[in-house]
Amino acid sequence: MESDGLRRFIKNFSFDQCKRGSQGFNRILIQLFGLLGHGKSSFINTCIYVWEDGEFQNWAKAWGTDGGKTTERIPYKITENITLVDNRGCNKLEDRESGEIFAQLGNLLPLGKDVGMKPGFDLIERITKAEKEVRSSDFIIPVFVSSVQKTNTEEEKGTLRTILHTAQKLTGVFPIVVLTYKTSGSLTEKEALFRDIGIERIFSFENYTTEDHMKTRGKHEGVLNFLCEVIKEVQFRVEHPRDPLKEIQERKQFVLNFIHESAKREEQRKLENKRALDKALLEKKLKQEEEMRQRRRAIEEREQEMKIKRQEEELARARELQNARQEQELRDLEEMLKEKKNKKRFGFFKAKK
Ligand SMILES: Nc1nc2c(ncn2[C@@H]2O[C@H](COP(=O)(O)OP(=O)(O)OP(=O)(O)O)[C@@H](O)[C@H]2O)c(=O)[nH]1
Ligand SMILES: [Mg+2]
Repeated sequence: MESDGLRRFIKNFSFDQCKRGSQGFNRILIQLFGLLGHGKSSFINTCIYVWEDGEFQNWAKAWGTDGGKTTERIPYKITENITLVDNRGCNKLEDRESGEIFAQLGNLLPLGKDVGMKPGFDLIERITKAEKEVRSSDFIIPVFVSSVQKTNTEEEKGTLRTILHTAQKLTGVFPIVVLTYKTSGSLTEKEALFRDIGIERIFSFENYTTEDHMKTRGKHEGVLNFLCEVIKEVQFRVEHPRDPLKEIQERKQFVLNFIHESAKREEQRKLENKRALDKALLEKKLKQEEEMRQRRRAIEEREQEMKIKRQEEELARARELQNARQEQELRDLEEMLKEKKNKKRFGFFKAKK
């Protein structure tokens, strides 16, 4: 399809014109999620720039001198029936933050309000409070935004797989992946990573930014194709009977269960950490005691050796003394004998005279 055709297709989409009618839906919510700074807000800027085809603005406040880090769920209306949502990014791909991601993805937290980031009970409270504000008539399309510039550790890859599969269970749609910073790393490696996880639709972009927003046909068509793909996915999904009210309740239950399960996992983790710490402390204490015992034994052995050595020396001295005494006695005896002999000789001469 040519650009004009794509634009018409996007502009004309409405749920009323779907095979089964609206079934209670009236808006596609393209929900962007992903790690901090991977280009979610910039992708929104890119989409608006392409769609409006006017002057570039930093509508979604991508990082820069005039704004930064998205902390609210902010909706950006593209057409009457399509809205992009800039969700709050998460610091790390980890269990603790996942509850928050899924509450946003499940459209259970209000739009246009700071979403906070405290896990556990605070989140449950916020979901409960938001019940009246969230709309069941939104059809959610999850879109995971990831920068080609950033590489992932093996552990992160595992968590990524879990998060994307859970997002599918929650929304009923396998997330579409948008790769940003297309020319700042290995695009093929990043694509392979997501294909390996099971992602079917991957789009890659060099986002339009405040610094570089020279229009290119490739980027323009890329964005239009992305929006068309979202619409086709929705059309495919609503070919079957749907019940938006029931679905939002199910999503809520799913997220509450997830929070509960992840709180349990967190408790378990803490318990295991404590056990490991206690074990390490005990092992250290036992090692120290063993070292003390060995040191004491070495001292005792050394003392024993010294004692034996002292005794041997004393014995040797006593023996030497005794030998000296015996030699002296012998010498005295010899002396005496010599004297006696001399006396006898002189006595004999005297008698002769
Ligand atoms: N070169 C280039 N820069 C990009 C691209 N995407 C985003 N940036 C820049 O990366 C920085 C972060 O982008 P943001 O769009 O603010 O990221 P974010 O995901 O919205 O961040 P949080 O709101 O904190 O989660 C900004 O300075 C953007 O200009 C891209 O595709 N190419
Ligand atoms: Mg942002």
